[in-house]
Amino acid sequence: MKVDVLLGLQWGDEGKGKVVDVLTPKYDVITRFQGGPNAGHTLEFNNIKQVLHTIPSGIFRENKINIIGNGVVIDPIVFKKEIEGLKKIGVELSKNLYISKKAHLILPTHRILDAASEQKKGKTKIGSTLKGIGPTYKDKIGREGLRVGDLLHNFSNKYQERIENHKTMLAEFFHYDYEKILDECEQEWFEGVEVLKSFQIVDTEHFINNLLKKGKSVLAEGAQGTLLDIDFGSYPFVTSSNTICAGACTGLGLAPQKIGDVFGIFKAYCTRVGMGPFPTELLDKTGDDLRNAGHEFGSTTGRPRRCGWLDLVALKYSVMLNGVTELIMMKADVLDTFQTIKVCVGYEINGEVIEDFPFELTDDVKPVFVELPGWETDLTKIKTQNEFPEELNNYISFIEDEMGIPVTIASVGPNREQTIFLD
Ligand code: 2SA
Ligand code: MG
Repeated sequence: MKVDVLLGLQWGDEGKGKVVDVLTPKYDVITRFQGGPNAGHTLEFNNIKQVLHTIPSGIFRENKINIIGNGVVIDPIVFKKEIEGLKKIGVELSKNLYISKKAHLILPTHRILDAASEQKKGKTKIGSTLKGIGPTYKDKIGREGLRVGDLLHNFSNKYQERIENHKTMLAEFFHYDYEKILDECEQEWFEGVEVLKSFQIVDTEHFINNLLKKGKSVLAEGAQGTLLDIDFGSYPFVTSSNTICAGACTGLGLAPQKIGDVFGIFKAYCTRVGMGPFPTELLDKTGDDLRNAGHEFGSTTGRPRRCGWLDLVALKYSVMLNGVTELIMMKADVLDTFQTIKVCVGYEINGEVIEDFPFELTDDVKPVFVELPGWETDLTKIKTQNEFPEELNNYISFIEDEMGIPVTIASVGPNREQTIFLD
């Protein structure tokens, strides 16, 4: 058996949560392989909206095995809250959630370091989610991190040593007043650790490969998006993990040939939260219209998202990096009222048009658009592809031709039924 991977192809918030929800019934095992509480996958369960940050989306369905892989970073405080929230709505989860011993822990000081670093950067800040993601991965790569497996032996000594280092950094380098915040959250952090320890902490690389040998089907659920990848995204305005398909190999312990289908999710337009370049961004009324029609406000931080037209230069790059086999287009209905829809097919830099995503996206990069007629139809009531307006079929065909792969699902609204499978 192989592992299918589901990924965002833009700057996150493509609607991965909804697609995972539609796809999970087909799989025995659902996994997370990178990121941490900077993710927020919104799902509906028993008519209650639920946001998952660390826990894989299979948790809402009985008999699914859920794995948090080694590539994920875990904040015990957020984890505990998530578990409590799930218990409240009656999700039973002690037996079907497995956590990697090698997943790194977000310490209370990591979150403070995130805030201190952003403050120090001032105008050049990344616009991070302030969840401690950057500092935790920094310690991981710097070989100073603490892992979930460390909780099982002699933890307090290791913890104290790391915390002392962080305190020195906060005081001497950042001149950041951390004591009160640290006092307030340390106890909660240790309570979270106890909750974490009540789950099955295992070597998930063995576990997952054994499950594959036994013929179980596995879905790996990406967080954030390809353009936020630490290597290939718009550096330094990126997150600190590999969000691309290769991240599923390193973040779960999978050999590359174990990867099966790669589902690439994109919105029919583009959004971005946080700072950094965004060539097709609309700073005018059209941008506001997209934001309002699409309810583009962050699920983790509530921040208004920047909005713009679909960028096929960036999308093609994402398709290449991930080896996408099937495209899934989200939120087509948000474009329902537009008379014309623009799509970026090239970047003009100093008079020259390029189609390959460049090293840097500076202000000199001007998007080259083609205009396609809008459908001016309410898509939200549509149940089958037969009912698609011609203009929507043309929009989809245009994207397929440019990308060289099929769009297999189009979403026309937030509900599960508003997910149309295409021939
Ligand atoms: P960080 O906190 O260090 O990862 O922030 C670095 C940059 O990455 C951006 N970032 C995100 N952008 C959009 N969506 C994110 N998470 C989604 C959510 C979940 C998803 O709904 O919250 O799509 O998986 C996310 N996480 C990080 C952030 O804005 C900074 O620009
Ligand atoms: Mg989201």
